Amino acid sequence: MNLHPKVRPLWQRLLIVPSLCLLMVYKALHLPRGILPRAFRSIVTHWHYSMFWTVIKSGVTRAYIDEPCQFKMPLSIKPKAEVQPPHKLAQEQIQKFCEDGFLGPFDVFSPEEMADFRNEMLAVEHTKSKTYGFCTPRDRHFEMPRLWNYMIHPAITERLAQLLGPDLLCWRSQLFYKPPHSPAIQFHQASTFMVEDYLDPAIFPPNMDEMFQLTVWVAVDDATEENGCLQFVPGSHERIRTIKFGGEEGFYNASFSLEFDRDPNRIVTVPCKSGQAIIFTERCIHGSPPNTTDRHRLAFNIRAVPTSVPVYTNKKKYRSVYNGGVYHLDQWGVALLRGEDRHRLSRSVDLPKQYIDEAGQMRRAA
Ligand SMILES: O=C(O)CCC(=O)C(=O)O
Ligand SMILES: [Fe+2]
Repeated sequence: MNLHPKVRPLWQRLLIVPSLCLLMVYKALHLPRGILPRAFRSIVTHWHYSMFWTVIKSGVTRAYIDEPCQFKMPLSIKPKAEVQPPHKLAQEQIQKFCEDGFLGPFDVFSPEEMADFRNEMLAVEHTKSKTYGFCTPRDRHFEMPRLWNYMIHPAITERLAQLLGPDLLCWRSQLFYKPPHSPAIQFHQASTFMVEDYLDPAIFPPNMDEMFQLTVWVAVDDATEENGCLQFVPGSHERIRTIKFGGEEGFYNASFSLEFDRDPNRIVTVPCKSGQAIIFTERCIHGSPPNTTDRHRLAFNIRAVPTSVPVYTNKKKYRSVYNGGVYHLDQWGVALLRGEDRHRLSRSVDLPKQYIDEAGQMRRAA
C-alpha cells in the first residue's frame, strides 16, 4: 500500500477506507499477523486506533503526522548527566527546554571552521552516498570524517547529555542545502519517525511520555529569516498533531499542512550565526520559511537517542516518502556520540572517539 500523504482520486479513497476498516477490526480481534503481506502487517502492528480512525473518518484526507504520543513534563528538572563547565546548563535553561521543546542558539564552531566545512558540503552535494548508493543528504557522517568530528564535539554532546542522558547514539544525520530562492520547509513534527513510510517506527522508546530523541541543528552559513532559519512553536511538543493532505505548502516532495494554531504571535523565529546550534525535540512543531536570497543556506543536523532506545531493530530497509526512496540499511548503524552503549539494542558502526579541537589538537570525546 502506498501511503504517500497526498490528495487521492475518489476511487482510491473508496478502496482505502474499507481496507483500513478491515485492518482495524483485524487488530482489534488480535488475529494472526504473520500471514498478512508486510505493509498490512506493519499497519496492524504499529498503527494506533486513533491513526486508523483519523484516516477513515476523514475519507483519506487527514492523518496523524506521526505516531501519536504526549510529552509529560518531568516532575523534577535535573540534568540527566553531570558535565564539566563550560557546557553546563543552568537549571532555568533545562526548565525552559522542557517547557518550550527547544534551546539555543549557542556557540559551537567558529565561522572559519564552518567556511571550510561549507566547501566540503558543496563538494558532496551531488555525489552518491557510499552508505546508500544514491545521492542523499542523509547519514554522510559515515564517509565525512570532518562531519563526524563536529558531531562529537563536547559543546554538542555535553549539552545533549544533560537533556537526554549520559549514553548517547547518533541514529541519523542530515545535510541541509537550502538552495537560493527555494520554498519553505513546512511546519512539521515527528515522534518515532513513523512519518517516513507510515508503516514502521524508526525508533522504539520504552516510554513515549519522556524526551526520547533530540535533534541538534548546526548553522553552517548564517541563518536569517530571509534565507530560511528555523522557526518553532514553543510548547507544541506536548502532543502530535494531524495533517491535512494537499494545499499550497510542501514538505520535501509531499504536500500537506499540519493542523495547529498558526497565530503568528506563537511562532518564534530563531536566527543563527554560522557555527551556532539549536537543540530541539522533533516533537516540537518547527519548520523554516523560504530562502528568498541568492545564496544557499547550509546546515546539518544530528539525531540522537539514549542507548536504551532501539533503532530500526531487524529492519533491512526503509522507504522514505519524503526523501530519496528506498534506504538499504546493510551499511547503516548507530554511532556512539558519548558514554557507553551497555544495552546494544541496535546495529552499530564504530567511528572514532576522538575529535580535533579548534587548535588542531586531537582530543578524546566524553
Ligand atoms: O533545515 C531546515 O530548514 C529544517 C530542519 C529540520 O526540520 C530538522 O533538522 O529536523
Ligand atoms: Fe525537522
